[in-house]
Amino acid sequence: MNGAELLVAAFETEGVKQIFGVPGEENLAVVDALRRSTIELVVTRHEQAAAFMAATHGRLTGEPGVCLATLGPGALNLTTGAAYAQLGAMPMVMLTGQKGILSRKQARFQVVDIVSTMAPLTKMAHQIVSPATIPSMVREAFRVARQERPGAVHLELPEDVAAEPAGPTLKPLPRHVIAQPVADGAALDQAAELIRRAERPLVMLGAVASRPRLADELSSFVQRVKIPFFNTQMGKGAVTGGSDLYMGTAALSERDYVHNAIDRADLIISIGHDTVEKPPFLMGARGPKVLHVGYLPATVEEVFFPDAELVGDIGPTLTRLADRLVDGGAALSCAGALLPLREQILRHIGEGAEEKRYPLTPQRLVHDVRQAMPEDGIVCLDNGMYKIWFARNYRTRIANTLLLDNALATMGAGLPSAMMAAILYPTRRVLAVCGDGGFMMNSQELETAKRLGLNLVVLILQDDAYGMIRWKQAVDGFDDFGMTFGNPDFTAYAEAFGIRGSRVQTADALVPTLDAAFSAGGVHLVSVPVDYSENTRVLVDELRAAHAAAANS
Ligand SMILES: Cc1ncc(C[n+]2csc(CCOP(=O)(O)OP(=O)(O)O)c2C)c(N)n1
Ligand SMILES: [Mg+2]
Repeated sequence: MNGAELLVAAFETEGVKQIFGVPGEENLAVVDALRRSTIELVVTRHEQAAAFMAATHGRLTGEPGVCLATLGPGALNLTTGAAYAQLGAMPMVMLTGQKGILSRKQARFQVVDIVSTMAPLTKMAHQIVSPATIPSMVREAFRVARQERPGAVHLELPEDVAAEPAGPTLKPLPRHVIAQPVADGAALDQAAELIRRAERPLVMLGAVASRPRLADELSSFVQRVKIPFFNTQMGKGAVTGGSDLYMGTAALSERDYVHNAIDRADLIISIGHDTVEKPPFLMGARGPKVLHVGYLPATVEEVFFPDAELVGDIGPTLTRLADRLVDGGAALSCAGALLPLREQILRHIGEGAEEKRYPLTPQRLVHDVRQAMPEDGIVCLDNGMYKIWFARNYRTRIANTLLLDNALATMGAGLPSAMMAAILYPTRRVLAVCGDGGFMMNSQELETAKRLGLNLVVLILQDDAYGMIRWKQAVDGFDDFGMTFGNPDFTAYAEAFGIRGSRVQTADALVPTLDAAFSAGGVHLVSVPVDYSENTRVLVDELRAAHAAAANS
């Protein structure tokens, strides 16, 4: 057994089923070890996509996804994916090659200090210098990637270490289950008291609430205490079936209709907020008190500085909190104080959902996508203007059915993240929603998706522009300049990849086109022209007017 084989055996022990990446000659011993292993090597057409896929594996399963690249240029192509996993708290392990460390037969050719490059983008970045350390380094890499707060880890395996014989006593270290501590009784009593004293409590579900293992206990907490909730963009869908308590999504930091409830609350029970997200509301001296519930203490920011904290394994902590609040049948008297605002908020958000205009408005697009997606269907967003509309208007009833990135908020992750979802859930409908800008950043992966035989529909919203930045330009009073571009004929583009392509030609055609694409199976590209004039009308003018009216009333 050599170093590479020992490393691959250790990956097998960690439960790795697939590795995504683009190998180089420095990885060839690893590739050969993979050939003889239970792990599938999935080559992508760019390392960035491999990292987005591996990160999404971590996000959806809680188990680190693994990606692979060569030294120098390949490893550098992983950096955006590293930041995506790191900011998004998605467990991921990156493995890169390197020239041998004991001799330098190629001098400095392609040599970049990748460990230093990765250090600020990861929780841990290490070079492996001897097979003897491989079992512990791999175990440590997976432990660190997975542990709260999860994130990216980097291991560099130089080619001479990969080829070096590993002694017969070296074996992968087994995993074991670690029980997490739960918040202690005194802290739970205090938190319960704070909630009982509140007159207008509101629950906020943040990004951490979407951890896959949390769905049941979180949903049960909300159902039991019956305090209405809103969520951050990445906290969307964390509560199953809690729709009668859903007050909206804070897609903007202030002034949206959901802020009518936030501004009136006297206590926000913030479950799993990660301040890496664009602020869901701006804490100020006169606003509501905030109780932070998290695996870890809250990070303190100018706009987020909780008054009290409940720190521990979130699921059991919430169960014990609910036991204190509602056990014995005495419901919380003020739990529903803000519920009367719900109908009005949701009515405003729902406006324009059936607009007949062509090109389609964002509200209609979101509405129609929801029509085409079953409850367990997964929508994966790239980054662009439509993200705000989906975050705000799309209703989810099952955890992790709207995947969006409100952390690094990078363009280009929509298609790869949807590909990973389609691999993990082959029987569910999976839709990537991309702008014409973001889609073209990783569109080469259509080939990978086709090769893997995935069932996946990609919806491209076409405005021939970097629409989001164009909107900001207008909102901030800049001239409309420099944000437009041309596009390929997307139907022909799809056909060149050997997949089906179609274009939505009327406002009523989106739902049947998506339906037909899903029914046909395989990879399908659907382009739809979008009318973004609603961005300023609704998200700026209308909200400003509503806010001013509310302030004067
Ligand atoms: C990699 C990357 N580059 C630039 C940005 C800045 N940015 C955010 S949204 C956006 C425009 C996106 O355009 P498109 O994908 O066409 O979506 P649209 O807003 O037009 O719907 C840009 C350039 C980013 N978030 N990520
Ligand atoms: Mg665009």
